[in-house]
Amino acid sequence: MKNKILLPKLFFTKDVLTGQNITKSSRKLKDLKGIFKDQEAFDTMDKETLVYDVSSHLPVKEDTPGGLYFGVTYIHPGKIGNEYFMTKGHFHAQIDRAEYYWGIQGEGILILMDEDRNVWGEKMLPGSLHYIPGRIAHRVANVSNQILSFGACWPSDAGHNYKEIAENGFAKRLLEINGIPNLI
Ligand code: M6P
Ligand code: ZN
Repeated sequence: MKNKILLPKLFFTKDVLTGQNITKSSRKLKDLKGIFKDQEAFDTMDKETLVYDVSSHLPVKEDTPGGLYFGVTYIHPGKIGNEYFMTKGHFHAQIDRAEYYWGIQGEGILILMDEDRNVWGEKMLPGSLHYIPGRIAHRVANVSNQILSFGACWPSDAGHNYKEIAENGFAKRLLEINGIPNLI
């Protein structure tokens, strides 16, 4: 290793992450039961429909203090009734851990909720950068008719607390009303 200049191990070009140790995961409708409001519309859809994929670089073991994780999420366009395809959403298991999200392609809304269940949204566009402080739950909805891709960087000891959102959801939903996204 000494005095050697090594080739890069990873590339992040446009919205594609390639190189060593990339982990891929996907969430289909069958993985998102109970997240959307319109159960009837949900029931009529093919549960194998892909909602989003995540490519991540997780260079250290989960829960390692001081490390960082990097990911790109690709949310497909679509709706269940009038509710946009979106990520499950989570608080961090270590609730005070923060995260950066940034928009790469497509248009979305970053939906944020504090511990008192106040909810607000931020438009996500190519080039938009979003600092998500600790103690804030976060979820992204794709409001465009193309794939929405966004980057993320978070501490390796943040973890995901999905339970809170699975049980109580977000206090507001992002619904399309007269062709426009509304937080209701
Ligand atoms: C981003 C990061 C990941 C997260 C992913 C999907 O890439 O925040 O930690 O897993 O989005 O979001 P969720 O886990 O809420 O489905
Ligand atoms: Zn997070």
